Amino acid sequence: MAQATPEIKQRVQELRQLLQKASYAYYALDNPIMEDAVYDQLYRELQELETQYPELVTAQSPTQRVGEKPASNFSSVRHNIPLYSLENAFNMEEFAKWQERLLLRTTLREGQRHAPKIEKFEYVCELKIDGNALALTYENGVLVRGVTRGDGVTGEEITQNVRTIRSIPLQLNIEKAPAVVEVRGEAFLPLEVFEQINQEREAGGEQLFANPRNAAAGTLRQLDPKIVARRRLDFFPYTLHIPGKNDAEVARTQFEALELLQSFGFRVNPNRKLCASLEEVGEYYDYWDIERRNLPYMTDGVVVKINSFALQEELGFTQKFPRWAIALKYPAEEAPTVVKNISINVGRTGALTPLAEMQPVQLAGTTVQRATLHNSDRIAQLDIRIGDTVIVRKAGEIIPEVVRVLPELRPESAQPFQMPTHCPVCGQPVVRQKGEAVTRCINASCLAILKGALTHWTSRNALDINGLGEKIVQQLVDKKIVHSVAELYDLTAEQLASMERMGKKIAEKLVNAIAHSKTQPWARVLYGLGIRHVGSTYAQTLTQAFPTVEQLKNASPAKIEGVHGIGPEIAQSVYQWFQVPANQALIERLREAGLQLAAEVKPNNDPKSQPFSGKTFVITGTLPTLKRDEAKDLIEKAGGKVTNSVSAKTDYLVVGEDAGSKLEKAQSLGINQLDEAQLLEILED
Ligand code: 1X8
Repeated sequence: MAQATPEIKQRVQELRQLLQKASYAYYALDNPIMEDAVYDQLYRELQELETQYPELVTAQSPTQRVGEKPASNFSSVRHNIPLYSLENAFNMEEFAKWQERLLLRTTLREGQRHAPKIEKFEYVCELKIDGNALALTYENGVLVRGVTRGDGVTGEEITQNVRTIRSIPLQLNIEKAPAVVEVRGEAFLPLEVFEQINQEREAGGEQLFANPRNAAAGTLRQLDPKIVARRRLDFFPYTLHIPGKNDAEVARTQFEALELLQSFGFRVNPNRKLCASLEEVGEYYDYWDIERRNLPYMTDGVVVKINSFALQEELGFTQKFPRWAIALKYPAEEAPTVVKNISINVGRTGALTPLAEMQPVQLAGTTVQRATLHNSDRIAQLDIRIGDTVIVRKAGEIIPEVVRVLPELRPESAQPFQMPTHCPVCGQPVVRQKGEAVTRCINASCLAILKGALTHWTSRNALDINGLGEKIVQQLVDKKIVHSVAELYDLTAEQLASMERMGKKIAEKLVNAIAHSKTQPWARVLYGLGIRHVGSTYAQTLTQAFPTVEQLKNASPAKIEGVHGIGPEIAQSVYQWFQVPANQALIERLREAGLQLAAEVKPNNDPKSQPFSGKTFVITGTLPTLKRDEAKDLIEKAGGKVTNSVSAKTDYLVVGEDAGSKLEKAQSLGINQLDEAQLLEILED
């Protein structure tokens, strides 16, 4: 193996520093200093060098966030300092009482007769993040341990997973880092990611996560760090502790500590505020009660802390809580109602989902009358019966769920609920596989599965056939007109016009809409097939890697799993789907119908025919007419690569006005120069 030269070692160092700086600017300062594409390019360069010279790899390298090996289990770790929970207040009156108690306590402090009497406190208000608390340990500035809260005294060591969280620095941004630094904060799933995960789970016929907190907890306890990395957890820190130092030696106040955390490379929640009085706390609380609906993550209240560390120390802790902080919570969006019935929905994967049909109730501004009961385990756990009074909860965008039953209000006649043994749609026996919570109908010709498959096929992210909704699908299936998605393409306007509430005009429009769906790209067709685990994002990824259906059909599970971002579960599922003869026949019928089973070939994508293929460019200075992004775009479209810094590998420097050190360096390396006019000339040729 080749030995790394000093130049290579230096480049590796340089790349790491650049990437770390870019990450810091992006996550901690929310002020990116380079475009994503540039970051990716530098990242790949580093990755390539590290592959070539494995001896240069260090654990702190930005490429080393995702470990290779899944853990077999997690070990328990005792926290040096317990993770306390917080006392709760649910309104400003309760908060005022808490403040009153604290004021009394500080006024009566013993042996401190000369201490000045405190009349009011200075507070820091922070948002309470509805996630999972983590304790992080840095030794000599390097992240060595991440532990869950657990019961507050002992938690689980999940360092491998914590390392995948991009907003957690692997190395602190401190010149001379203390021997040990402990940081605590909240790991959470952004709402967008949560929804995406649930969509994927729905596509896979898996049980949905009830809320982002559960999804984050489940993700943190995933044994395979690759899965964790895909889930894009995020983190906000809120406590800084440096053992051996008084908190007051590190920073005088909580507000300063948050700023210090920011300077260390963390992204601290920007919505913090110093409040000089109870009234100001009240304003913050009211403001965020409304505004929190626009945040990309879930909050369930405000954490109010006494700002001064000296005062915090004086107040100390009770058995359970710090005395100097309180969670000022927003009322949960919960309400009681009565379960009138429990019905079963059979989805397109055959999964039987029990639903509670309830007396309509107002929750978070909407009327709720159905809530998912997920599966039979959940029903058994809740011990929910028809006639029960239950508490339902709707949090933000999330599907309503039954939180608990009020057994004291149970009518005597209420019977425990039993999952049916036969599919309520086709009457065939259902199965529940060992280790699975889901009960399924496995009859491939079950009409519920066919209806589900058709509705999925026509849905917006799939073939997007406008006007072909559930009601019409129902009729088409019940009247035995359509037996598979391919048969939609044989429908005539006359057939459709015979449906209930369907005129001739609408029928013709619908036939056109169905025909138009033949132009939808291959990725949408793949998603529309409804293969388990293949949501629309994965369908995109797969069709990029396998531009034709033949390539995907003939790919081994290993080949599919080799695609960046695709895990073994998806790979198996895709592979197995294409092994089924009925599915192969379906593909042939779709081909005959004229659907797109290959990605459109872009003109001139043969790299060798492009003028700049294999050439590396650097742009410097201000170009007379082109913006830098535009120039970059043009070069890339012509097959070239644009990097940020001049090196011996650079083929051309594109020079504009006020070019600086890059021009000097290029001159010293004898690199070709182009001005904008020359660049455009070559491109026109
Ligand atoms: C829990 C939380 C705290 C903060 C935010 N979110 C939480 N879930 C914060 O201080 N900004 S503090 C805390 C605790 O001490 N248990």
